[in-house]
Amino acid sequence: MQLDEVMQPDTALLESYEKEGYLLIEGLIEPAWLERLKTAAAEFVEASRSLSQSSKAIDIAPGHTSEQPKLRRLVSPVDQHPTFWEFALKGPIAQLACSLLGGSARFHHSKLNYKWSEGGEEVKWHQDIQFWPHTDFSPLTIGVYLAAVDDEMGPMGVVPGSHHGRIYDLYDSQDQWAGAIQDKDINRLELDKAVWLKGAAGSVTVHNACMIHGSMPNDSDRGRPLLLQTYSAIDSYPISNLGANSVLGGASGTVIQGPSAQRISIQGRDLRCAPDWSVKGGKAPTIFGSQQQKMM
Ligand SMILES: O=C(O)CCC(=O)C(=O)O
Repeated sequence: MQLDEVMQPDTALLESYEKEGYLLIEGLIEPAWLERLKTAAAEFVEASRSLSQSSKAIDIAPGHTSEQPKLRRLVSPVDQHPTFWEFALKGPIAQLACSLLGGSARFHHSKLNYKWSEGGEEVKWHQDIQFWPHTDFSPLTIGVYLAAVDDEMGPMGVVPGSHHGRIYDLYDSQDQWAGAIQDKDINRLELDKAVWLKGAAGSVTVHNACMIHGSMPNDSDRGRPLLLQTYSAIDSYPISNLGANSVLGGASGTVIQGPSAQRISIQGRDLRCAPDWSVKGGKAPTIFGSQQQKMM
């Protein structure tokens, strides 16, 4: 599929995303963008050589050394490098997010999962929405494979249609946050229907925040870097003090295309909210100030 077709998606693509909860668009990202992203990703591999433990930005894997780096994740790439910022907020996938979310979108966060060669760790089956709840279920994550991915490399797996199903408790039997669907629930999942998303470098994955997904370890001799960006509909908001929502980077909340309009829908009732005073200097006017301003 070509970029133009995705940017102005036909009903079939939107219907497929709505019904199945995921998309795989092979080879979507053009080579020039891919090279820029790979160069930026490599800078953090170099930077990791001086680390003996994970830093705020770079999560290193057990066995990491300066001679043989092993990275798990770059946290919030948009805040670490201008190329990632431009890609997520102005690049082709920002446009794709808008196309899938009704013409505009709100950026939430990004991450780069390196899934290193020879043992890059599995990601257990989970849904994303519990990690960063929103006021609706529109959030979706767009992944870009920075290298070609095959079955041996731990491609991301999704269970088609599961986004319409149950939202699972991701706490363990001791009531500790585990971030994964627990063994007692695993047999409820239709894992025999899982689809493994793989393809050439530059292939793009999309999955809804309620989609059951995960990936196997990477036992191959090739790394599987997957750059992930999350967006929601423009009238969907992260709920503070739940999960990662209160510890997001500076770009979180950025509106891609179009005015925010301060609209939200809660329990089927639409409301237009006051401006976000935090972006207006952090001082909310009193009701007197707002109501009397024309007279001052
Ligand atoms: O890297 C993967 O295979 C899956 C990523 C994922 O689901 C996550 O980081 O939440």
